[in-house]
Amino acid sequence: MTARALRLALLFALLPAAAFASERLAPIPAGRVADHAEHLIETAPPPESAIPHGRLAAGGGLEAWYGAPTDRYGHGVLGDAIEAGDLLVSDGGDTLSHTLAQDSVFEDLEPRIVDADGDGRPEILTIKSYLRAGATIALFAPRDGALLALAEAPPIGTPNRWLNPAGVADYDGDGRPEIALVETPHIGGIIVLYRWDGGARLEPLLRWPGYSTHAIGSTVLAMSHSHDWNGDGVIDLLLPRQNRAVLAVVTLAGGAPRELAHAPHENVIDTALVPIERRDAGPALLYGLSDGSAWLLPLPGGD
Ligand SMILES: [Ca+2]
Ligand SMILES: [Ca+2]
Ligand SMILES: [Ca+2]
Repeated sequence: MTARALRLALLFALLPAAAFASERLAPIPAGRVADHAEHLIETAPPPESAIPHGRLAAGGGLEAWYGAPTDRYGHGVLGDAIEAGDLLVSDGGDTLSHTLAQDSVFEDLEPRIVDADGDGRPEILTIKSYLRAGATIALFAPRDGALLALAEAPPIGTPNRWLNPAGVADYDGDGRPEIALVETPHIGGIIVLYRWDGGARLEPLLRWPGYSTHAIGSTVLAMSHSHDWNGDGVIDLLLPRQNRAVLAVVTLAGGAPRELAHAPHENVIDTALVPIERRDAGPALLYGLSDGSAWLLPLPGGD
């Protein structure tokens, strides 16, 4: 082996370890998932027009949900093979709707009410899947009495490939918000950051492999949490690694992803990551594993 080949071999041998050289955490056992069901299961009743398993989102003076159930996309990774044809948004008065063309569906259960450009006005972040090209994210907003399609990223490019948004925050520390998601969480999940500059196209800023925020067939989508873990003023992402048996804290500050900390488990995470405020003990993240156990991870500092 030449010196150069040896150096390369060493580099590749060291890379995975270097990528995960993070502080090992010990979450606190918190009993059984059933004891915490009210925290771990979202219970807001959806409107009658909502799709099966659909949930109501509320925030920014808006309510949003999915309607017009359809089976025209035969993927079925979110509890059943029924997806949505309509996005509905109410500001307490009128209910506005956006109906997709027959070439796509909302492959999603609960729209996210966000401020994607930081201008103080809410947008609605959705998962839109093209029958022939797979999933992407799409932004909508109520403007002048209509529900407008504002922006969209290019779809993954292959049918039956899905993605799961993780949050909207300033993840790289440049003062502007980004949309974070995990692309193809079932087959090799990749964190992707997108920026919306006000145009019709969402542009990817960076990609970082090794994570998963969804189990095939599950209706749990909120398997991630945004929090400034290390107190550097830049929001970090808490989410499972690809095998879902390790909860990781990832910083994307400066556009240079790395893990800050990780919490290994003997079973896979299969609930939402639910932030809770503990009496006299500060904030923590509550989540459950496939064996029914519940765990608390104390969150440093405030949020
Ligand atoms: Ca906005
Ligand atoms: Ca930013
Ligand atoms: Ca941070």
